[in-house]
Amino acid sequence: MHHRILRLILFFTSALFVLTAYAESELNMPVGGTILSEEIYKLHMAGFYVCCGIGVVVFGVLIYSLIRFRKSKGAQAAHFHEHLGVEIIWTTIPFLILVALAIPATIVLGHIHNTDKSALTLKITGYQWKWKYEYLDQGISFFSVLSTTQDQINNKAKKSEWYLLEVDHEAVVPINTKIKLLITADDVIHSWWVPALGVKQDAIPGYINENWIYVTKPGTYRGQCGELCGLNHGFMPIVVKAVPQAEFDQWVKNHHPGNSFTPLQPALNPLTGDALLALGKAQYEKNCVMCHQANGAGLPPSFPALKKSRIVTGAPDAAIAFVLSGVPGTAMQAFGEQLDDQNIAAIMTYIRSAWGNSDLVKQQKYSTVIQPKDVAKVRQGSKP
Ligand code: HEC
Ligand SMILES: [Cu+2]
Repeated sequence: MHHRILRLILFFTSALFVLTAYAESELNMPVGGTILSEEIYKLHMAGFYVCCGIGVVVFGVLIYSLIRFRKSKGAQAAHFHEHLGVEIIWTTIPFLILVALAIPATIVLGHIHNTDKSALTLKITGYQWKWKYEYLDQGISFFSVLSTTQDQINNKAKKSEWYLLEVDHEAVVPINTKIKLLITADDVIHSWWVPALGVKQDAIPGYINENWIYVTKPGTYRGQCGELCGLNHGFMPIVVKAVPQAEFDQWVKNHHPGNSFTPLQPALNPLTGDALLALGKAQYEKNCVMCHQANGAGLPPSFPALKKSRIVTGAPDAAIAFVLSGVPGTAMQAFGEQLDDQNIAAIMTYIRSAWGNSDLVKQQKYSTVIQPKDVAKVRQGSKP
């Protein structure tokens, strides 16, 4: 009989080895690259091993009993009720296990909420469907928008390596520095989720949630919005690049304070109509297409059509002013904060020309072409 028990024990120990191998594999939770992500990983593994241990004991006894006391061997069931000793044991043991798991979990939770002594503050705002990063101490601020092209999304071009996980401007952070994250949203609830940084924090309009990262391994960390936030929820990825302090300092130096990647200083050089159209199409696909669609038909009733729109095809200044300031309280954002004069001029030229709109514009004796200086003029005029 004893060799059977031995075999059983052997079986379960080897099962445990398989599980350990699993822990190292890609199927498991990533260790990540921050102090917190490592703590969370260790907590997860501790819970995992406790579960394995319980599994081995429970299934060991179960399978052993099934074999040892099988009917063909003439086993007779015992008849007894309410054994106080057994009840106390099977209440106490799970209770102790739960307490043993709750203590480290509470400690880690405390660490997650402790944003004290951070050397840098990064404010992150979720928008439909992009992220805004503001380095409060450095005065740097920019939007980070999906950079995968529409052609790739529509299967007209080969998909890139980081398809749907790439952005135009990644958030750059220094390694070995405690960075406080202030996470909020502008419209609906989003969630800033980067598994390898150990952060999944809801971004809620009107609230600021705090979290922090201390990246130990340099590299590029990718994530996504973790809260269903509407049509293009899957198209607002997160890319964080962790670099040594010196490289970060250089990056800061290269960016003017303010809206760093979309300078608000007007780019006044006139462009040819063709150049404006080409740039406008690209910028439209990056900034407007998810709501107003490639064919300009929009998705009524949520997103109005720009094709034959009276605003788009009407007086240039009013059309520009509309796009600069958006419609507060709707998904139509104030693009004046996000795009410079040249890009707005290009987009305006494109939407006034495309989808047959140029006919409507010309009927009213307006020009389809909008130059950066026209945008600059409206921007100046709209300043209080
Ligand atoms: C997140 C969705 C979204 C994006 C992105 C977006 N819009 Fe809109 N847009 C809207 C909504 C919603 C409205 C309707 C607002 C209202 O009046 O209630 C609107 C209205 C408009 C109108 C007025 C149309 C009409 O005839 O009523 C114009 C013009 C316009 N958008 C241009 C743009 C341009 C240009 C871009 C890109 C730079 C853009 N929008 C990006 C959601 C969006
Ligand atoms: Cu979102």
